[in-house]
Amino acid sequence: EEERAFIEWYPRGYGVGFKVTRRLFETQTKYQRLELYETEGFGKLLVLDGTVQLVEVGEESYHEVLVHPVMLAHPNPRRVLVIGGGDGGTLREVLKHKTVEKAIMVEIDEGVVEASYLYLDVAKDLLDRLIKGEEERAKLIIGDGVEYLKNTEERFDVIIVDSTDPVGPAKLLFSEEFYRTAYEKLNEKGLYITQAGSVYLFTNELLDAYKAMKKVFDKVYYFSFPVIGYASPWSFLVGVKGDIDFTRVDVSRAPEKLYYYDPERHETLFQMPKYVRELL
Ligand code: AG3
Repeated sequence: EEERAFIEWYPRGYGVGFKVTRRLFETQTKYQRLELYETEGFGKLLVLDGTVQLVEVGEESYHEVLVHPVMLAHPNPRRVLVIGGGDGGTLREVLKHKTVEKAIMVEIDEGVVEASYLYLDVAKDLLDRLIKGEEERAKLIIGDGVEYLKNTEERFDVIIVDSTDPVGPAKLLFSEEFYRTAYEKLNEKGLYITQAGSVYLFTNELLDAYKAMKKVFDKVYYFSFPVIGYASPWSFLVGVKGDIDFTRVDVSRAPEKLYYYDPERHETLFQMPKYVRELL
């Protein structure tokens, strides 16, 4: 019997793959090639332009870590912006915080939202309500996050960038100019977080983003986490505006069931292989 697999190829022939039992859907959206597979043991797999976005089993290893550390480090996050994140996993985690009054998600590719709503068990009900405009605390905008942020009158406590890699449509989200816009649109005290790629395989991209953020934010932190489906460890960069200590979190506000991020052990996030830390 022939064994089929989906493999994402990173630089220098490093592969991350899953055995797949069938292809569920494939389309060329306005922005990218979207594929959906059923995997042998990790539920459905969402792929954009050949890169793994998530597997249903284990997606929390990314979404919890992208969302809760900043939400618990900010003293009172009421207004939150998510850029990208069309599958809904990030917004789902944001809305677990009772402090949130209004969250806006700006996703450039309607095709990702639609396919996620139709096929994925990640945030089906939330996406359904968002599409119908029925979610009380959150709003979905289909549009370019860079343009949105430039033009909006809104101000945010937390900005979360849940994008694809810093190539193609997402490239501008990793530029100094964009970081300046984000800084401007944060309230007096605010936190910005972005996924920043594979520590080992996108080290240069991580360094570039870190350097650009350092020019803009009052303080920049980096951390890493093993994410299921990505070439781990995966990196995250946090930009601070004003007086917030990202090494400390309010564990009393932590959502009930967390599987990966451990607020009581927040300090364990900050590990970074020595040679990478020395480059940062
Ligand atoms: N955003 C994708 C992170 C980048 C993955 N990169 C890669 N596999 N080369 C996540 C979408 C989930 N909300």
